[in-house]
Amino acid sequence: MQTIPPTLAPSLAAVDFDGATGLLHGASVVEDVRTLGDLAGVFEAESARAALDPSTVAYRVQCYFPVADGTEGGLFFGCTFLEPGDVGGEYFMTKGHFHAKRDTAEFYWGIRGEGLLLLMNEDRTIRAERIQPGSLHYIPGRVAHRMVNTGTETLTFGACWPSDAGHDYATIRDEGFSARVFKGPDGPEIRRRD
Ligand code: PAN
Ligand code: ZN
Repeated sequence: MQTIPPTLAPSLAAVDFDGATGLLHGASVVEDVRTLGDLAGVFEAESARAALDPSTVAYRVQCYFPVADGTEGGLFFGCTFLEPGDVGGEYFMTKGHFHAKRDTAEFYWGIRGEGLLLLMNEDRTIRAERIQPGSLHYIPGRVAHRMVNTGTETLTFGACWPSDAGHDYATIRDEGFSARVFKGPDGPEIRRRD
């Protein structure tokens, strides 16, 4: 009988789910860092952001791109590490985006920490889902997505999206989300910004 010896994935060795760090290990992992200096115009209190140390890390994204950007039918994989903190009471969050190819969907899932996933349709109707370790979030096509860290530890979440999705950051930069999340006396408050 012929047998087939299994091998480890050749280019991405492991994701640390055991230690629950979500860290990607492997030669082909690419890392992007977003500091407060990179997030001009993202928070409502822009003057408060500008007064903070621009080198403060807001989040890091580790990605594994097994195929070239734009490849139809492929998938990308990433883990985001969003730090706790706030700018003028507004929690640290990702820039947020629509996919450039509007109809492409994405999965997010919680690994560590807690937060809110803002999901906004093209008509600016918005909803929020709680993210926590083990929660799974299906983001349909045509829905802008932004993660907000409402907790006190790093919010770590995984993501998987089509390799031809691309990112449209300009729409959110110009029009923003129709709600923002602030620290309130009794916890996070999602305030409308229509
Ligand atoms: C994620 C995001 C990541 C960082 O991988 O790109 O969490 O958020 P921003 O891209 O909004 O800064 C994803 O949604 N990819 O499509
Ligand atoms: Zn996305």
